Amino acid sequence: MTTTATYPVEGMTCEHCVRAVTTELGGLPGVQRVRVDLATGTAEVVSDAPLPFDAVQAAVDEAGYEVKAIA
Ligand code: 9UX
Repeated sequence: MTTTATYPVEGMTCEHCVRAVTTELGGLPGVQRVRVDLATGTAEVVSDAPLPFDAVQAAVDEAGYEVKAIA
């Protein structure tokens, strides 16, 4: 059983941004897969269980970007 959630990520403008966000989100406990879309400014995260939103926000903040709310 997995959970998929999509988050809007603000501030990403190049593939290096995408890489940074992907790496940080991928390091969260239980995360199985991360797919960041630069064109739409979203991050799709597949995880074992629903992720605490504050943990997702913290990870994206750590990468240098911002999650506003769940899309
Ligand atoms: Mo690319 Mo993103 O040079 O903050 S890493 S714009």
